[in-house]
Amino acid sequence: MNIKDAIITESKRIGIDIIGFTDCKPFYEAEQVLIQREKMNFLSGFEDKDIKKRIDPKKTMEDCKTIISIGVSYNTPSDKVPIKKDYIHKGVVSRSSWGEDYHAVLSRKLKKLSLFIEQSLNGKTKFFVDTGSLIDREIARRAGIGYVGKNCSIINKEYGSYIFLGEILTDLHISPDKTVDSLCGDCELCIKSCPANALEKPYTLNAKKCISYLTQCKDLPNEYYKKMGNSIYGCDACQRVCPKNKTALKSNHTEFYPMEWNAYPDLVDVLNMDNRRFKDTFNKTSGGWRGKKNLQRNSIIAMGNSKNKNIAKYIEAMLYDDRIDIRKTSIYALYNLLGKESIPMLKRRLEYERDDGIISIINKLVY
Ligand code: B12
Ligand code: SF4
Ligand code: SF4
Repeated sequence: MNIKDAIITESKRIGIDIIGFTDCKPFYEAEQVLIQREKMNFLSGFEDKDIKKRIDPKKTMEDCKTIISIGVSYNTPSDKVPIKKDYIHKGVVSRSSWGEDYHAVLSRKLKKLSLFIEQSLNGKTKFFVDTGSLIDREIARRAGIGYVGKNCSIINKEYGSYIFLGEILTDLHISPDKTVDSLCGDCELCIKSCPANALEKPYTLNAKKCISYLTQCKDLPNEYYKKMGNSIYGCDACQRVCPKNKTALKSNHTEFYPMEWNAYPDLVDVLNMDNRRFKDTFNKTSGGWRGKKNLQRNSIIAMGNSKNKNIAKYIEAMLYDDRIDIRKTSIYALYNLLGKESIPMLKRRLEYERDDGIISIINKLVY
């Protein structure tokens, strides 16, 4: 068996759904995309700032000859998604944050494959899952794992777009695979369905408007609150509508199957969560990286967007929270939910408030 076939066979044994190979020439096409996006201020800021490092694999591994790109499906079957019976108010977490953190799951698989390459094939390796400077989607595109959809996601013919990506750089020479053509055709469903109009045109995301970004953003201006609906982490709208996901194979990776608190959490539970419970739950998912406060802030925003006045009391309670950011979010969320009816609650808070910033926000809304 040649090296390539040996790696493919081993990857299947490890439970890697998709695998492709590309060379280590700099990604000049992607460089142009990144330069344009930076000029337009469309980048999220979560990416490595060094574009040259992002597009040149040799800056990550000098003697690299091949990049092995992998995809693992998280297209969890709907009957594996537990939903509570009684909700005070239901929130939504994107699929990419259901179950165990994908960085950990893919890293385990990549580590096994790297060890195989090192021990059985005598190759050097370095692996990444969203953890290096390189651009995972560009590597996947070049390795023929899938094509770039108009929603910017990599879409695989069999598994659709609910796939996580990772890669191994190696000094072994392996024949590269061909890229695959886009199958989007005339469809523009993702662009039409984006609640934030973040897909400014086909294949072009303004990350600063994307709800996925907003749910992860530390300093979130209140004018974005309404766009976020009831999402407390990530957003799946442009993938949910995609016809390619309707017929895609389902994931059998049980690590990505969510717990009851995970996919559609009760937002009042999230507000009441202490550090211990956060550590045992959300902190183990990919949505935990921004911390407990971030999820609680988003839960308050979602409750403010609910149009359900019966839950105003839970937001009102958060006006008395120790954390200034949480008090600030609660003011806007309460006002968003109740309008002028929130004024007596805000005035009551004013009697105890000591922070000048918060006092001035309440004063502006109330008087
Ligand atoms: C920063 C980041 C974000 C930011 C910005 C996303 C963005 N589109 O730029 C935010 C927070 C918004 C985000 C959201 C999401 N993300 Co994200 N994110 C990243 C990260 C860390 C860097 C992405 C980046 O460099 N963006 C800059 C843009 C310009 O690059 P790009 O979208 O990757 O596109 C490149 C190529 O595809 C190519 N290209 C782009 N357009 C076109 C068009 C054509 C015609 C061609 C030929 C090439 C081409 O050029 C680009 C530059 O090389 C990567 C991991 C990594 N290290 O690469 C994960 C990653 C892209 N995210 C991922 C996921 C799952 C998501 C979400 C689905 C999560 C969610 N449910 O909320 C959403 C999807 C939003 C969307 N519609 O794109 C997966 C994507 C898997 C896939 N199947 O595509 C990745 C690869 C993580 C992983 N290792 O699995 N993410
Ligand atoms: S993830 Fe949501 S907000 Fe971002 S582009 Fe897709 S639909 Fe729009
Ligand atoms: S919804 Fe349509 S246009 Fe958008 S990525 Fe899917 S197939 Fe392509």
